[in-house]
Amino acid sequence: MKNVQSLSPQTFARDGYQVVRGLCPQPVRDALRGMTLAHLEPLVGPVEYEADVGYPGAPTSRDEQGGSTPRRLLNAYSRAEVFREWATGLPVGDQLRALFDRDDVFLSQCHHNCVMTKYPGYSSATLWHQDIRYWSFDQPELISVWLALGAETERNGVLRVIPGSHRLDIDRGRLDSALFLRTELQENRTLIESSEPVELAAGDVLFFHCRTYHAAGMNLSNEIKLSPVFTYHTLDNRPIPHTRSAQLPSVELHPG
Ligand SMILES: O=C(O)CCC(=O)C(=O)O
Repeated sequence: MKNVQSLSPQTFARDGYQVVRGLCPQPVRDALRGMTLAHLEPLVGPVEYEADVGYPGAPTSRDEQGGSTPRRLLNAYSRAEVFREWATGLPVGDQLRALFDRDDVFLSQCHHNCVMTKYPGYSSATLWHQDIRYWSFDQPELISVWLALGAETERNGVLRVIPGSHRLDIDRGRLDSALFLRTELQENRTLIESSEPVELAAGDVLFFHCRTYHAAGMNLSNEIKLSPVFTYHTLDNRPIPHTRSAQLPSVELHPG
């Protein structure tokens, strides 16, 4: 069994991401995986389909072959106790309290709060972006927690990150209409060359800042890649009223 490491707030502040190896024990992983598969077959909504996102490689409509491929099982928190326990339990909560250096940590039900379901065959690539681009909070200071239920490698669409990019101010002109980095610009290409893959084994957990630029490839393996992802903020960083970020109440994590 791998040793669980603790996060270093200093490294996280510098890089905008960090991985804790083996944070999710096998019985919890098995339960999360079993519940996810039970919600995929038969499919339990709400679901985002690959055809909805329009990303490179996605089927262009739900009527086309592969058009019913799910990309995300949404509202994971309200789906089952096993998701709630993982998302608000001590393994994740303790790491977040250390990173935020505060005890009042809340889970947002409005962002991520999903299981990423990258299927072989019809999955799409995600271009370079910051998650905060469509989120509305007092400050751009949220942390997402990405759990690998199986190995995540170059072959099955590993997430790549640009270390330190959460500290950059990128001019609007370097982003396209959907706020992805414009890859035709040399300045952006140089930045992307500094990216790193975040290879994960089952049970490893990636913590990443909402301003960290990241991207992911298609799943070219023969197996589905399943990754529950939840996002957190502190009490002094509230969603702006009447925005999508305020549509559902945040959930407080309780220190043990
Ligand atoms: O697995 C992927 O394609 C990446 C998804 C992602 O970056 C996101 O939803 O923000």
